[in-house]
Amino acid sequence: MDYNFAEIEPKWQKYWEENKTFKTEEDYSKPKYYILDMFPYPSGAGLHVGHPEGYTATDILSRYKRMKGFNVLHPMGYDAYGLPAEQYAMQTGTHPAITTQKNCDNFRRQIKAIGLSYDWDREINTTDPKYFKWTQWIFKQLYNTWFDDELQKGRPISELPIPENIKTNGIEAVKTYIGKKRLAYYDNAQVWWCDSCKTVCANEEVLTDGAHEKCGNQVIRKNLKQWLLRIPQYGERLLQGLDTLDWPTGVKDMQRNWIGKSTGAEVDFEIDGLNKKLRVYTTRPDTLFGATYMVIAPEHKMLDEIVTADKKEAVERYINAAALKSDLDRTDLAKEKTGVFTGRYAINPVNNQLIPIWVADYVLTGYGTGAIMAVPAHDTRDFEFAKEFNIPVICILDPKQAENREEILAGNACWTEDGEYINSASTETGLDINGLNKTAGIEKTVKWLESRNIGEATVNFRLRDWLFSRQRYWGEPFPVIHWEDGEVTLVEDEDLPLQLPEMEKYSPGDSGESPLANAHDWLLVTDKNGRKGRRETNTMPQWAGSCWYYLRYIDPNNTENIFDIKKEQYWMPVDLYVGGAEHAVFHLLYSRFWHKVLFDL
Ligand code: ANZ
Repeated sequence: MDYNFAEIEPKWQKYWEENKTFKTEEDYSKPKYYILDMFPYPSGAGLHVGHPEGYTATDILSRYKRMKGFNVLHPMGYDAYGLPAEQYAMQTGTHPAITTQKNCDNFRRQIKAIGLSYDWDREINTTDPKYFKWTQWIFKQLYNTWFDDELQKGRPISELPIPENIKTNGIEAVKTYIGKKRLAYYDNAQVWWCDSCKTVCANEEVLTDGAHEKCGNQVIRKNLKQWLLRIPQYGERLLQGLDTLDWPTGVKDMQRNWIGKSTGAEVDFEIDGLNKKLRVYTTRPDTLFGATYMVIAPEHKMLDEIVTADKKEAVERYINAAALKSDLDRTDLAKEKTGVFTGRYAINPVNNQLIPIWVADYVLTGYGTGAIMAVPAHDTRDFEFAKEFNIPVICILDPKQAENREEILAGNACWTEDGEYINSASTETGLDINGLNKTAGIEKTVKWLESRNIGEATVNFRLRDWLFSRQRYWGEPFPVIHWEDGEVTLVEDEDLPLQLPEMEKYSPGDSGESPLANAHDWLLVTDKNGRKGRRETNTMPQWAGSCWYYLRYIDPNNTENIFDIKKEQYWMPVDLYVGGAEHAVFHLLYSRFWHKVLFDL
């Protein structure tokens, strides 16, 4: 049968447009169906074939559900912050908003030409001030929320109980304490830095040999003040919530792995001759008797104090070399282990023996306490390291069934499975776990540590604090002012949205600050008492706007509130969400996190 596309399609597309055929009804008596697509980044190249692939599937279902009498919410929008528009602005001086607008118009034209049945009255755009006003507002909520571990719930910071001993130390101590509890905080964070481009690079912009993708210069690790979000505090909730989610198993598994719950203990080791303690995180406190050395990460805060004078130079050289490697590089099992002795010893609390403290990059700074006790007989990484540097290997688990039992007992092979404890008693300290198995050994050791106040059971998540700022122009400005006296305040709700300044040049500021550092009229503020302040020059990462957009579609033109709660209760949850699996652990985890915080509040 002939089908005259050129005639039929435009005719009906025009009809749909004029009659708003696919407009979502505001009739809340009908059953609802919310069908969401992952909204696109409006690139200059227009739609790619992957877009209509998913959008067609959801469109078929939307039309079907409408015909079945459902009230269908099927919206479209743009995740429109991003680097290309900014780079184009740097080259041509065209404001990113203009480039973005042009690209969005093109995307809309293309999507309409396919004939997809979206309700265009609900279109949203993350770069629209009417939209990002609420992204900024959510940031304010995150800043003003703390996570109550006991209730497993986010609560307003005004409800945070302040311990007496903090109160007695004065107002500054209280402020610091509160700052440590906020879900959003400002702190030094390690980032990749290109000294030739004077900019921070995302992980994806760093090639495997450590060169900056754009200029070929070697990038280094640098500490810069950044905004971070304490997503690990929601680790347990994010993990447990997966059980009841109707999502593909693969996606849920990816989130589980990414969250990476680990149960173990933190243990304090006295540092010989320093009158200080080094705290380690271990999943195997039962192997304390087999700890023959310790390792601290090259970035560990105590390293400076720990290193003895004669080792300073070697350690410094090592730290600089480690700064050039990525975490992946450092933890790659196949790679040769490297490290340097710090010259200092720690005292093993279970038998009072002195064990050397090494610095080595296979221990990462952002996980656990950034320091470990090493048990080469029962941990593969530690075993390799001990062999490399001739450190004793003491077997403390008898692998009764193992074929190479003799070798393991002699410390010539590593055994990572269960067994029966040997060499695990001390008359000096009174701890004895000989003869027990792993579960019983862990339990007894943790009790012993806790009763002596030298350790405690803890849970760790592999999930890290989320680095939530970029040194870019084309992102949501943080509603934050840094005052000359060190105070940090948030922009009042009635002054939101805080818009980006118009600029003539979009190149980065000195020392790698975002271009916003050059927008002096925008940047510098004075309060009514003459106190001077500077606006935050970082902007939010591209993930921010997509964390909550599904909530805005529900009530996209609400100027008073982020959305009407009655509408939210009718439309949520999203019934079907279709998009790429590459978003399994970023977008889908970040938005679950924000959603839980908003829900708690
Ligand atoms: C002693 C020990 C003995 C360990 C043993 C394991 C086996 P997961 O399961 O991933 O949580 N570790 C702790 N902090 C680290 C860090 N910042 N960087 C690198 N490694 C770190 O792993 C926890 C285990 O990884 C911890 O338990 C610690 O080594 C190491 F037979 O302590 B274990």
